[in-house]
Parts: sequence; C-alpha cells; structure tokens
Amino acid sequence: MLTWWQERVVYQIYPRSFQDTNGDGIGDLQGVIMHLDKLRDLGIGVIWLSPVYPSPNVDYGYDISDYKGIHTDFGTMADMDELLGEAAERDIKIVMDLVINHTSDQHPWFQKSRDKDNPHRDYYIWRPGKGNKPPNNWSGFFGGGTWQYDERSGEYYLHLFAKNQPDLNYHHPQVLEEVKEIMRFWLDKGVAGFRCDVINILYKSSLVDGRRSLILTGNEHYLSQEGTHEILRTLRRAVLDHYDCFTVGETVFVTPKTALDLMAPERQELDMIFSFEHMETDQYIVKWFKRKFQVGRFAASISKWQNALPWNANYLENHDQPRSVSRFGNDGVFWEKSAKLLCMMLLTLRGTPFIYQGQEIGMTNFDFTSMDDLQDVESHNIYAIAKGLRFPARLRWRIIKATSRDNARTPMQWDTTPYGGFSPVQPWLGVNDNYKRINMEAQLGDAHSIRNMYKTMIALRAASPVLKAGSFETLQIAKDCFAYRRSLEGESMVVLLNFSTQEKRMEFAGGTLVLSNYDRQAYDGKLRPYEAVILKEF
Ligand code: TEU
Ligand code: CA
Repeated sequence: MLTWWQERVVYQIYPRSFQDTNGDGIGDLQGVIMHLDKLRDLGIGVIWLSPVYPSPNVDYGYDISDYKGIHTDFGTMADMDELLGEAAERDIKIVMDLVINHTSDQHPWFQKSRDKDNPHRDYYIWRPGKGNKPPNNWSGFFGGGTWQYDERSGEYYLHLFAKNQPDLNYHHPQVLEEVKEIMRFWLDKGVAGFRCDVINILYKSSLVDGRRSLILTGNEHYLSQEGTHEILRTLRRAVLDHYDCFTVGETVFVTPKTALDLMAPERQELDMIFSFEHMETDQYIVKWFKRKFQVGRFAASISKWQNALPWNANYLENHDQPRSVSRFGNDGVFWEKSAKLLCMMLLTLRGTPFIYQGQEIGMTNFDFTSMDDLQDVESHNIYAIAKGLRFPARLRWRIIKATSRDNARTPMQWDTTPYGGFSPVQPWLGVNDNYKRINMEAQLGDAHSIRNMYKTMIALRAASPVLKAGSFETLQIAKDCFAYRRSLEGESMVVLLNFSTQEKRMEFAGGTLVLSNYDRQAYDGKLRPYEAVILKEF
C-alpha cells in the first residue's frame, strides 16, 4: 500500500517567476491561484512552494527574516489562506519550504544575537578569531569563507552560505523549540508537509579546522551528524506525527548509506530525500566544471539510487539547476523529442516524481548575454572568485552560463504576449527570448505537445500499479541507451530510452507498445533519435 505522497505527483513553484498579477514584475500568490486549474488538469496532487516568507532577498527567499509571515512581494497571509483553500478544493496539497539551517541576518533573532549579553546570543554560532584570522578554515557553499566578523559583537559568526545567512546553533535547545513552533504554525494552517532545505547539515559537531578538500573544507564536522539525526527524530515525534503530512529533505553530499540513515522508514526521520549524484554526473568535482553529458554515467547513477533506497524523490530540475532539456536532452533539433523522453523517464521511475515549473513545457536554459542579466548571489560570488583566480573572461562566462541557477529562474512562459504573459512590465529577471516558440498557451492547444505528454504520463502512472509501486530492475546501460523494467505481481513494463541523435537497435522480445514519443503503432526493435518507448511485457 502506498501513501498519498507516494501516489501523487509534486509540482515545484518558484513563486517569484511563476505569474505576476499586480504589475510589479514579480510573481505572487494570486498568480499561483490563477493557474491552479491548469495544474489540476495536468494531474498534479501536491505543490511545493519555494519560500514565500519575508526576506531581504539576498538569496531570494532562502534568507528568511520572519518564518510566520508572507513577503509583501507575494501578497498577504489572506492570499496564502486563499491559496490553501482554492488548492484544497481541487484536491491539491501545499508543501512549504522549511529553511532552518540559517536565517537572514535581518531576522530579529540575529539582530538581538549581535549583543553579547542578549539571551538570543546563542541562537547563532559566534566565536572569536584566531589572531586576525577567522575561527577555522572551512569553505562555504557559495565560494569563499564561512565566517563574518561583526564589529558590534567583536566576534565572528558562522555562515555556510551567503554572509547574510547566519547558521543557527542547534546546540542551543531553544532553537529547536522555535522550529517546532514554526512547523506547527504552518501545519495548523493546513499545509501538507515540508521540503527541508539543506537538512542534513544542521548540527555542527565541532568547529575545528577541516581536512583540506576541493569540495567543502570542514564538511566532516557537519554532514549528517548524529546530532542532526536526533533533531529529525525529535521533530517527527513531537510535531510531524501529529499531522497527515510528509517531509522531503534536500540532503547534500549523501551516499546511499548516509541517505538511508536519513529516510529509511524504520528510522522515523525524513520520508524522502533529494540526492544529487545524478545531477553531478556531468561535472568534474564541483558543478562549475562541466563535462560532456554521458548517458552511461547518468543512467548508472539513477539505477544505483533506484536500487539502493526503498523509495526515491525523483527530479531532473529545480530552482538551483539548469534546465534538463538543455542539459540531459537536446534543446536544438530534438528539443521536443528529448523533453518528452525525459518526461517518460521521470514518470516511470520508482518514487515520487517532482516536476519543476516550466519543465512541463520544455523551457530551456536562459539566453542571457552579460553578468548584468543575472541576479543570483551564487553566480556573482563565483564569477568574482574566478576573476580573482585570473580565469580568462571567456572561461568565467562559460562557467556561469552553463551552470547559473538563474537558468531555471527565468519567468514562466505562458503565451506570446510581451514578457511571455508573465507580467505586463519588465520582470525582475529576463524572460527567455524563445517564449514565442515555447509557451504554455501553444502547448495547451496541441495534443502532441510536451505539456500534454506530461499529462498523459501522469495519468498513465496514476492508473498503473506497476509504475507506481513496482520494483525496479536495470536492463541495459549503454553509451546512449538506458533500459529498465518495473514489475509487480507478475505484471511488468519495460522502458527503453535512446538518448542520442542516431537510430539505435534495442532488441526486445514480447510486449505490446503502451506509448512512444513518436507516433507509431508497434515497436520494431529500432529506437529513433531520442525515442522513448514503454512496453507492457507478455
Ligand atoms: O540549496 C543547497 C545547495 O547545496 C545547492 O543546491 C545550492 O543551490 C548551491 O548551488 C550549491 O552550489 C538550498 C536551496 O535549494 C538554495 O536555493 C539555497 O540557496 C541554499 O539551500 C541556501 O538556503
Ligand atoms: Ca506581483
């Protein structure tokens, strides 16, 4: 028996870029309400809302200054209540983003904490420097160091992300009490759970120097520590178990083993986790150094995780990742076929599928032309660091262009009107120039569109116990091909994927064609370029 969060398909909304309804160039909650019918029609059962809380927007909402409010950019709490009501009427649940590793430096807790004698002092991690050097040698997620000196307190505070995102101190019991209260506040309003931001780095076991590492010096002191496991079990017992809800953790640098410790049902911690490994198969060491996409590596990683965890949170995109069709598919000649192939893969893997806004119409990477077109703090930090390291300008640019998180954050392309129908005015971030060709309106009106492939696949999964609950078995991982089988109680389906621009022979005995992204009646042993087929075995 599956739970509702295993049955349903999740759609991630990055509200800032979804739909502007009041003409300020910024997406808002009324904009989400406006499109609920479309999401219902698509077959979506859960919406994950990226942060909508008050925030100075250094990291666009991931730096929160009030956990129980709504950013005026997005509307009011009344809008939020309206959204919950309207979604419920369409049997859509809402999941909030829970960002509790750090707050904004503008959060009142942090402002109070700057005073050494304030009871809030220990909500954050303050330490004196070593001479005129920071307390340790750790390196941060956005590049650079992790300690910021504060004149007023005469000490440094720890920040694993931007310097305006001070890390909370989970050695102080009051912090967890605050978190419980925040969670109850939203659950009592009727939200159906949380996507938990960088949840496996909450607890810092020690603050001593880290082993020098190209990735993140210091991570052995905070990655998936026992203290974090304990926090997760406490939150489960004290809060989550009292509601009908689920959690999905964004867990960084997990292996199958450390992931299982965070999500295996008997551990009573998280329900699901997002792993990163398949998203790292097109890079060397860090995401900024891209290497050629190879299906073999990608499929091997997906297979490994399908087999390792009892249940996966499957995704190909989110607000931190470049667009999947530009990255794992082909955003040129085979744009449509490859976007459909990725859709067919995502919806036939074992686990809960997560679709990111715009993925369902095959939105592509941002065609920005200069650093001025970018808003993301991470992109600007990394560009500056690369400049400091004397990377040639062309290389710096190539790195940012291929990897910037803004690739995924350009406004939704709704129709062919100016700014893609996202807003009547110049939006906060540029609209991709291809909006006249790639937009929702055109695809809603075309039975063979990418968007309608998503709808078909969501319905196919919903109607198929094999696709929802069946086991996963790898059949083939080759240079350009990936094939697997899903089976349940004597029934099975086979999925064959050709990730290349060439025709590929893939023998398969005994089955009837359920679906192909090409118009065809039967499978003849040959996959056309970027063809995906689903077969029901005899
Ligand atoms: O992301 C954490 C994370 O590790 C990365 O995916 C991050 O985007 C970065 O690119 C690492 O190089 C989460 C959120 O999803 C992200 O948007 C936030 O910026 C970050 O946490 C801090 O809250
Ligand atoms: Ca707006």
